[in-house]
Amino acid sequence: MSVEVERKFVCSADTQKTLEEIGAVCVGQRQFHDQYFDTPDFHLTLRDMWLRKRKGCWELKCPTATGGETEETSGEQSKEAALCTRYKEITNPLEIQQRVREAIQDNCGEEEGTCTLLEKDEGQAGMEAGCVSQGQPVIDPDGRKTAEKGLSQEDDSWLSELHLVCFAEFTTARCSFTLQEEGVQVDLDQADFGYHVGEIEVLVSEGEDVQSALERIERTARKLGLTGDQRVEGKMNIYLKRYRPEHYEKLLSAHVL
Ligand code: V4E
Repeated sequence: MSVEVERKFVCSADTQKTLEEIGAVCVGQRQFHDQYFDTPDFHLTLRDMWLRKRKGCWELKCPTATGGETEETSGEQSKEAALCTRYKEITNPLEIQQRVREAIQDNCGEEEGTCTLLEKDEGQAGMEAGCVSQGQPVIDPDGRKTAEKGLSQEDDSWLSELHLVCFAEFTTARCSFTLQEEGVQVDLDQADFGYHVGEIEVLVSEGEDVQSALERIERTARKLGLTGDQRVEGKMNIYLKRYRPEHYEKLLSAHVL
């Protein structure tokens, strides 16, 4: 599993030129459509969990466990750490389903009497959702063994079982650069609802040195002449503010955004 360390920044008309001047190399342009899912009462996003489908693949971003990193254990966060986000990126469909299921069921415990998801036997629910524990064969209700079930990107029946609905979808045109000397990627994103944002990002393996990633991001930001000392809003912040104000307010109140 990898951890994405990322700093967003405000793009200007000159950003692309500056990237080339500092030696960043354009590694491609692409377009993708994202669909984000949550329960109608925001069980996942209130836990800062972001479930999406991009190019037919499921992806889940979850908060990293805290406490293991230098700036946190020393009691003060560096400026760069405050400007960056860190999320675990999970792409294994079985693990995604398991984590989503756990998060939703965990929530059920807190709101006693309001939840219907736990009324089902967990194993039975898992079978209906096409969910398999790692290495465990699944038996369909009609008795067929379907070891692959749950691995399929196409079988989305688990969404309705967990009451997951799409709350945001948009298309992004992305131009990606790498700055090899720092080992960072810089993405310039243009969302189809009219928002432009840049991201400096480093992927590290779980347990790897996040501090080094933060330093490389900070050096890149300096090379790009970025001066802001506030976190820059991502595409989702702007999308929710504009099109899902109730959801946005809930996440603001819960200090997720
Ligand atoms: C983690 C998160 C969201 C999921 C989307 O993440 P993001 O990196 O913004 O999107 P994108 O398209 O650049 O994904 P990539 O291609 O890099 O994988 S939506 C909101 N969050 C939380 C969040 C936050 N609280 N603050 C900031 C500045 N960004 C994200």
